[in-house]
Amino acid sequence: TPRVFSGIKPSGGLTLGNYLGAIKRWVGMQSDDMETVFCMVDLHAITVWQDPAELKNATRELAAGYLASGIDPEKSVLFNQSQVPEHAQLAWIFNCVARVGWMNRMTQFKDKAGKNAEKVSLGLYAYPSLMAADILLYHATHVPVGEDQKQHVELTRDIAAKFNNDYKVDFFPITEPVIEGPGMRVMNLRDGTKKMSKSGVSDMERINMLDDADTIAKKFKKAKSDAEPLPETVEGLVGRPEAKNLVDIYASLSDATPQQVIAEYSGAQWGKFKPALADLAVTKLSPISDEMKRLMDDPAEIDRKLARGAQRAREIATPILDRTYDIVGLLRS
Ligand code: AQP
Repeated sequence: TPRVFSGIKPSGGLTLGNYLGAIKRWVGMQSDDMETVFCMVDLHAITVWQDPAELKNATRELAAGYLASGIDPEKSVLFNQSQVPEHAQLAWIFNCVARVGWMNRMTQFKDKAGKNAEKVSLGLYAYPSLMAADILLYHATHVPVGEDQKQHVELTRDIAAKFNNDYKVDFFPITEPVIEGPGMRVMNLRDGTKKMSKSGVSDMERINMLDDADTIAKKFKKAKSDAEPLPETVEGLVGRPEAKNLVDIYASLSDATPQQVIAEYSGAQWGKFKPALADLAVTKLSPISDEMKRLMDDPAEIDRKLARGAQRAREIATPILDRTYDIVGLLRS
């Protein structure tokens, strides 16, 4: 059976970008003919300093977000990465397989490090190698990710291929990234050329899953748009990043295509479209945020679910790590 793996960093509150680009699609992948493994990648979060108490809280909030959105712990393996030590163990081996030159080409590192590349953590630089371990530890065949993660999944494929070739084995699968639909790249509400991030400087740039209805309405009202009304066709969105983003968000939230949204709103002014978008977002997100808050009232229950998930994850991961050690020649007596 195909196996799906994906994860999100608990590096702040969950955003609409994480929801549309990741969780909403994962929910649709849970089925009898697919094994699904979903992780809160806390070891990735600490590549940038996190306040320890907030990190624990963000991990539980993220777990609540997965559960409230419809990730079912009976159907999927749901856990936080650091409770399965095999992730870090396999990552070390991949650090010895991946080449420095490959890491140097990672655009996300360049974006995140900016001019400060000498001052960021070594972990941030090696991040894609840990991500390859996350995926390959489960022999995952499919990884649903947003557009921004495509290069890292390609690197995962390169690591798998080099490992197989270096040790003359056919052990790690060559994983496929799954990137489709209008929610694949949700952009910053104040600058349509940057992606919406948990850790962006201004809260007005993003919709947080726990934002209340008034905040959501205010953020869409103040979202950057442009002076033109909505175009007659999707081609009219070319060169209008903010307009395109708002149409894509509407499409993704309503399970429609951008074409369908444009057909309904062609020629509309922003003063009409933005409140409609805000209403739609509140309708779709408020049941999720209500359920998240309910779940977060009982952190012990979340922790129990994660402990159980980690146990199930290790049942898959341990034999794969053992076999990897054996292939590499690491003695276990
Ligand atoms: N804006 C986005 N649009 C579509 N998908 C997105 N994802 C993140 N932002 C968007 C998808 O969410 C998954 C997990 O991402 P992550 O949290 O592990 O890392 P990230 O992409 O670095 O997230 P952030 O929000 O930008 O976090 P910070 O600010 O802490 O770095 C991935 O599948 C990603 O594609």
